[in-house]
Parts: sequence; structure tokens; C-alpha cells
Amino acid sequence: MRRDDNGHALEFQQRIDRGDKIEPQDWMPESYRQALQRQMAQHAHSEYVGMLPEGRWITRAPSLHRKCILLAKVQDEAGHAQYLYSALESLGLSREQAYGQLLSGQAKYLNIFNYPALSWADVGMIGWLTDGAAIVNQVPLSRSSYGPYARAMLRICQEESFHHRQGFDLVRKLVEGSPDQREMAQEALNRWWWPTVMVFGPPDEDSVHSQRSMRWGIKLYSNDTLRQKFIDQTVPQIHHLGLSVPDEHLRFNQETGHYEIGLIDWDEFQRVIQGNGQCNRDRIAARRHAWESGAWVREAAACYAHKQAARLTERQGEQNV
Ligand code: FAQ
Repeated sequence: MRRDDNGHALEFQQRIDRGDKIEPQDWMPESYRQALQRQMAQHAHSEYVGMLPEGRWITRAPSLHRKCILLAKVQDEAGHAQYLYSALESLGLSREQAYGQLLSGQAKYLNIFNYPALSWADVGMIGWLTDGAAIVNQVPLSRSSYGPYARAMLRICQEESFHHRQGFDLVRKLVEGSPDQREMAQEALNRWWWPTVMVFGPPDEDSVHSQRSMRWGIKLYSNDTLRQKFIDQTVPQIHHLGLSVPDEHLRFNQETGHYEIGLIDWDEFQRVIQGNGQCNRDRIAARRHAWESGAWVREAAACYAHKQAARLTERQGEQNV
């Protein structure tokens, strides 16, 4: 770092500590830019890949009403990816580069989207648990230090909150239904509970990026803090529905006022995020197919933009004569 940069870096940290927002045109340390790019790209890819597990249920939704809700939800996730890819462009990472990182496996996306949605109850679990976890994680991110990221989060969280409610409502309908439907809900909960608890990332002592990201206000709370918050708010909801948490070690600690859970299988988490989960290959293949079959749209849009720019230059030339 040059001497000038040291001065800049100090001033930059002071701005963050004061709660100022950093905007795209502002000076920022290269390592801040890269840390943001990594987290925001992972976030954008999660929204984009996250459409796939539920998406396959759109044609099989049990009623028109449920189909409309699911269609709207999946479209919302596509919109979230759009906001985040745009916010990433403001950091100098183009869409082509971002997709390239996703398709080559260089960039990660959330572990949870590498599990299959096997029954209709899974659609409810994804909305209730995964979107529930996303809200716990993302509401604080709406106070993140990078302006475009924080502003994108405001809108995203409002929509995620609708997703969370529709997931809860779907599961509630099932548990109020026939014994088979209730069993379907419990079976789905058994499969989704642990992967959702893992969504918050590795335990604090193994989290590589947390300390620096928190110092820079890129994330506001540690992985374990948010995981605990999610558990404390979700376990009572599970009990309210008459379902049980698939964890024989779960207990409520009267002294701390928090739930304690059994051991998380971090080997499974590592396997999944390294690309060896049940659906990793299918997810990336689906996204590669979408990228390749959309090539003609990108070419047409670029050609149109080029023609528009040429027309504008021509008109300006005529006015100057
Ligand atoms: N999955 O040092 P840390 C949604 C990686 S989408 C996969 O603790 P950090 C929409 C991490 O990247 C919601 N990988 O990392 C939807 C790093 O690897 P790297 C998306 C994970 O960044 C809902 C390594 O492990 N939200 O809801 C995971 O400080 C329903 C070490 O980890 C966000 O992305 C994981 N779960 O903390 C759609 C929130 N956790 O990069 C459809 C923004 C960690 O060095 C249906 N992101 N890793 O190779 C964050 O808050 C943070 O990035 C964390 C991870 C908390 C995810």
C-alpha cells in the first residue's frame, strides 16, 4: 500500500465506523471491493440458482391459486438476482464475468439449493425455512456499508417476507389436512431442517471472512449469532404447527433463554459447498443451458443498443451542422 493509500484507508474506515454509506464513485480499498464482490456475487447466484428447486413445481402446483403464488415467488427471486447483478456492475464486475465465475465453479452459492424438492411440502419448507433464514440474514444487510447493496436489500427483504408467509401458510394447510398430508410436512421438515441451519455458514471460529467483513460493515453479525436468532424464532413456530424438530438433542436453556441444538454435520456442508451435493451438477448444468440458449437474446440486445447509439451520434452530427 502506498503512503497516500494508508491515509485513504484510515479515512475510509472512519467513514464506515460513522455509518456513512460507500457509493460506487467513492474511493475504496481494493480488498474491500473484492470482499464485497465475493459476497454479493454469492448472494446473486443464490437468488438465481435458488429458482430451480421450487421452479420445477410450478407445473404441478395443486391449485391455480397456489400456482399463481409460486409463479410470483419464483419471478421475485429472478428480480432479486437482477438487482444484485446490477449492484455488482457498480463494483466493476460485469454480468458476463459474474456468470463465468458461477459456471466455472469459482463462485459459490448457498448450500441449500443443492438439495432436491421432492414433494409439494418441500415448496412450503423452502418458503418458510429458507426464506425465513434469508430474512434473518438479510435484514441486517440493509444497513450494510455499501449503498447499492443496502438499498437492494430493502426491497428484497420486503418480498422475502411475503415468501416466508406463503411458505408457512402452505405448511399450515398441510398439517391441518389429512394424516398423509401432515406426514408429508414432517418428512419434508426432517430433510430441510439441517441444511437450513447450515445456511448461516461455518461456525464463527472457522469463518474465514467474518472478522474483516464485519469491520467493514459488509456483514453486521457473525454466522453463529444469526443462526441462533433463526433457531430461537423458528422452533416455536414448528411446535405451534404440531411438528417436531428432527433433533433429539434440542433443548431450551432457561438460563440463557436460547434453544440449544445437536451437532451440525459440517462434513456434509463442506461436501455440498465444494460441489459434491445431491444436485450441484444439475444446478450448474441448468444454468449453463440457460446462458447458452440465451446467447441470441444478448446478441440482439447488443446489436439494438449499437444501432441506437449510431443513430444518436448521427442526429447530434446533423444538429451541429
Ligand atoms: N453456502 O468465511 P465464511 C435467497 C462459504 S438467497 C455456500 O463464513 P462469509 C433466495 C463462503 O462463501 C439468500 N457457501 O463466509 C431464495 C466461504 O467460501 P469462499 C442468499 C457458504 O461470506 C430463497 C466459506 O464458506 N443470501 O434467500 C455458505 O463471511 C428461497 C467460508 O465462510 C446470501 O448470500 C453457504 N451457506 O459468510 C431463493 C446472504 N456459508 O467464498 C429461492 C449474503 C459460507 O471463501 C428460495 N451472504 N459459505 O470460497 C452472507 O451473509 C455471507 O456470505 C454468509 C457466509 C453468511 C453466507
